Amino acid sequence: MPQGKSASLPWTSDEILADYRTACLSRAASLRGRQEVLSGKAKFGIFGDGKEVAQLAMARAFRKGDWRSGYYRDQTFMMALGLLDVPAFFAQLYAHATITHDPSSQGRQMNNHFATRFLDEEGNWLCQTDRYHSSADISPTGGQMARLVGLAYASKLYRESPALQQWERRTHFSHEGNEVAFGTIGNASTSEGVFWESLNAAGVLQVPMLLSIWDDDYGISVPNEYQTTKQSISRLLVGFEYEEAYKGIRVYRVAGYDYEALRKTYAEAAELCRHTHVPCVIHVHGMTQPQGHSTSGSHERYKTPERLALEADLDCIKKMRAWILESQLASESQLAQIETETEQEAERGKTQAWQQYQSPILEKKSALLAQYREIETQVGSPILQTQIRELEILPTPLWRNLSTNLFQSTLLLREQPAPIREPVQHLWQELQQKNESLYGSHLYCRQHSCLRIAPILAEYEEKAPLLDGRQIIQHYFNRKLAEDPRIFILGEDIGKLGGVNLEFENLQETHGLLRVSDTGIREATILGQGFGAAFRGLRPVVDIQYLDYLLYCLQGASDDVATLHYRTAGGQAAPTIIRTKGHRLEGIWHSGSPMAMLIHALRGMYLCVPRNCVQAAGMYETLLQGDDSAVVIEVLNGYRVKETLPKNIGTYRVPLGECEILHEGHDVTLVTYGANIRIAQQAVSILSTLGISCELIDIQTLLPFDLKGTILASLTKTHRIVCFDEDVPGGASAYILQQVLEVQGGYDYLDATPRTLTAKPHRSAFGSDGDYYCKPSLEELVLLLSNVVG
Ligand SMILES: Cc1ncc(C[n+]2csc(CCOP(=O)(O)OP(=O)(O)O)c2C)c(N)n1
Repeated sequence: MPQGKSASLPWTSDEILADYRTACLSRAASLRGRQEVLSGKAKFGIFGDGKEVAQLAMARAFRKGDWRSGYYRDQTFMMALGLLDVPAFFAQLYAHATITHDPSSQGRQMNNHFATRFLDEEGNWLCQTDRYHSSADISPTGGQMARLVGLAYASKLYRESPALQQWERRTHFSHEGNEVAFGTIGNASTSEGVFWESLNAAGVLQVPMLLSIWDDDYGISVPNEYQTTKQSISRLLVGFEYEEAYKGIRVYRVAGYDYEALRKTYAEAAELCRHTHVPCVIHVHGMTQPQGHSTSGSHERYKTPERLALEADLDCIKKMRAWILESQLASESQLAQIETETEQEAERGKTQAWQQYQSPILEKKSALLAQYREIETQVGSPILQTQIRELEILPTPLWRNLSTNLFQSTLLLREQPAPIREPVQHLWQELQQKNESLYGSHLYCRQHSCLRIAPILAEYEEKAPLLDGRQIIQHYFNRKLAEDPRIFILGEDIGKLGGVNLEFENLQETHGLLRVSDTGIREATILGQGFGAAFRGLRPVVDIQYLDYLLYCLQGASDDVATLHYRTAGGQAAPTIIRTKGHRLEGIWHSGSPMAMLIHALRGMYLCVPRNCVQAAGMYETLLQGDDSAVVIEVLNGYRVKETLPKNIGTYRVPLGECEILHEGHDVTLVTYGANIRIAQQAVSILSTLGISCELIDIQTLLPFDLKGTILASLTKTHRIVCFDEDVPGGASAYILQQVLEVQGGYDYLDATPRTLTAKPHRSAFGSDGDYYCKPSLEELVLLLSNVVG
C-alpha cells in the first residue's frame, strides 16, 4: 500500500478504500437498476448515481441512535452503513413483497425509498440507541422536511426536559439528546414551502438537524434558473446564518465530488450539531446525474451536450478515484480490482434478487400447469388449451398473471362437475385472499392497536362539579402531563395563553415550556415537530388551532402520518394525536367541517368526533394507550357549555369505533356526531311532542366506523334512516350511508329512502344569519325527520 497523503489525513487509507468500494458498488447497482427497468423486469427506477461521494461522508458522520429523513437518492448512504445490500436494493426495484427481501417496505414503496425497522414483529419498540435509523421515505419531494424537524426536536426534549430525565426508559431512546437528525433534499425541492417552514422552525427551536441539499442543478428537466432566486440555495440561506446573538443555522457549501472536503465538512457540522444543537445545512453543489433523473425519460432531451460533458467531468466517483491516485492512497491496479469486484458483486446480488423474487411464482406456475393438464385428461378435451399456452409463454410471470389466468379458467370450467371446477375456483380465491391480505396488512397497528384498549366508564361523584367544557380538557391534560413524561403538547397560542379557548390554561406554568409549547404559525411543521418526535418514543399532542387550518398540514398527515405503518409493513409507528376544533363557529374559515376530505385522506389514522369534552378526554386516553395516530376534532362552540367532571378523569376510556345510542326510538334512526348532537337532541324532543319517536345515535368516530353494527341494529327496528351532517352534500354523509347501507347491509332493512341533511355546497357565510342559512338547522332537521316518518 503506497503511503502518500494518507499520513496527513485523519483517516486511514483502508477506510478511504472501503468508501471507494461502497461508491463503486452503489454505482454498479444503479447502472444495472436502469437496465432492469428498460428490459421490463421492473416498472420504474430512480437511483443515486452522481451523489455517491457526499453520502459516504454523511455516513461517516452518522452515529448509532442518529436518524435519517431523506429521499430516493440516498442508496450509497444506506449501503455505507450496512443498512442496504445489493439483493435488497434489487428486491425493492422488483417490488418483491416479502419483508425479508425488502425490509424497508415489503414491496410497497417504489425503489430507493428506505426505512429501517424499529418495531419487532409484535409491534414492540426496540432499543433505539444501539442502531442506525432511517425514517420511512415518501415520494412527495420536500415531504421529508417536516418530520425531520421533529426527529431533531426529540433530541432537544431528551436533553432539556426535566421530566424526561427522570423517565426510566429514556436510555432506550436517547443518550442525553446527543442524536442528530440527518436530512437530505434535492435542490429543486427546496422550492417547496415546507422546506422554508422547516428551516425556520429548526432555526427558532435550535435543534440538531443536519440537512444536506444534493444540488445537481436540475429538478428533472427544470434548471435552477427557474427554481431558485439567485440560482443558489446557499446564497439564499445567508439570512439564516448563525450569529451568536441571534442564533440561526450554520450553512456550509461544498462540492459533491471533493471527498476530502466533504469528509471534513460533515465531521465538523455533525460535531457542532450533536454537541450544541445548532442546526446545520450543507449545500452540496456540483452533483450530477449520469443516467438522468429516473427511468421515465432521458436527460439528453433537455441537457445540452456541453452540460452532459461537464457532468461527465464532474462525476464524483471519477474525481474520487483521481484524488486517491494523486494522493497515492492506492495504486491503479488496486482500484481496478475494487471496480471489478464491485461489478461482480452487483451482478451476483441482482441475479440472486431476481431468482428469489421469481422462484415462488414460477413454482406456482408449474403447479398450475400440471393441474390444468390433469384437468384436460379428466375432461378428455383441450378445454384449457389457451390458458396453458398463455402460462407457457410467460417467461417472467407476476402473481396477477396467475390470478387472471385462473379466473378465466374458472369461466371455462363453469359447466364442469364440481370435483373438476371447484379446485380451480378455490385456487383463485386462495391466491386472491393471500395477496389481498399481503398487500392490505398494517394499515393500523395490530398488537398495540387502540382498538385493543379496554374501555373504562366515566364515573361521577354525587356532587360532581359542573365545569365549562374547556376545563374538562384542562383537567385531563394536567393529569396526563404529570403522569407521563413522554407527553408534550405544542401549537399556536397554547403555551402562555393556554389556548385560544383556554383549554390549557396554566398548564405551561405547571409543567414547563417544553411540555406545553407555543409555536409559530406553521401547521405543516407543527405536525412534523410532533410526528418526528413520536418516532423516538415520545407522545405528542399536536394542536391545530382550527379545523379549517388543518389543510396546511394535510399533506403531511395524509402522505406521511397516515401511511407510515402501512408503507413500512409494520416496521415503524409514530403515534401522533392531532387535536383540533371545528364544525361550528361563524365565518367562512371558522366553521368548516370538511369531514369527507379527512375521511378519505387519512385512512391509516383514526378520526374522532367527540360530541363534548368529556367524550374527548376519554378518547384521548384510549389513543394514548395505543400506537395508532389520530385526529380528534373537538366541538368549537362547546367549550363554554357546562359538563360534569368525571371523578376518574385521566383514566376512563371511550372505545374507538363504537357508536352510542343517546335516545332510543322506533320510528326513524337519526345518525350524527360532534356539534350536531346538540341540535339533534333538540329535534328529537320536538318530534316526540309530535308523536314521532327517533333513535338518536352518536357515531363518535368516523374512522373506524361503527364496528359493533349499532346503526344496523337500529335500522332493523326503525327501517328509516336520516344522516345529519355539516359537511357539503355528498361529503361525509355519503360515506356514512355507504358504511351503513353497503358495508353493514342496511339497505335490506329500509322501508323509506335514506336521507341526508347537510350544509350547503358552499362555505358558511359570516354572522349568525350566515350560519343559519348555510348550515343545516334545527328546523330543517325537524321537517326532514317528520317527512321521512310521514
Ligand atoms: C411534491 C412533488 N412534486 C412533484 C414530484 C415529481 N418529481 C419527482 S422528482 C422531481 C424532481 C426533484 O428534483 P430535486 O429536488 O432537485 O431532486 P433530484 O431528483 O434532482 O435529486 C419531481 C418534480 C414529486 N415527487 N413530488
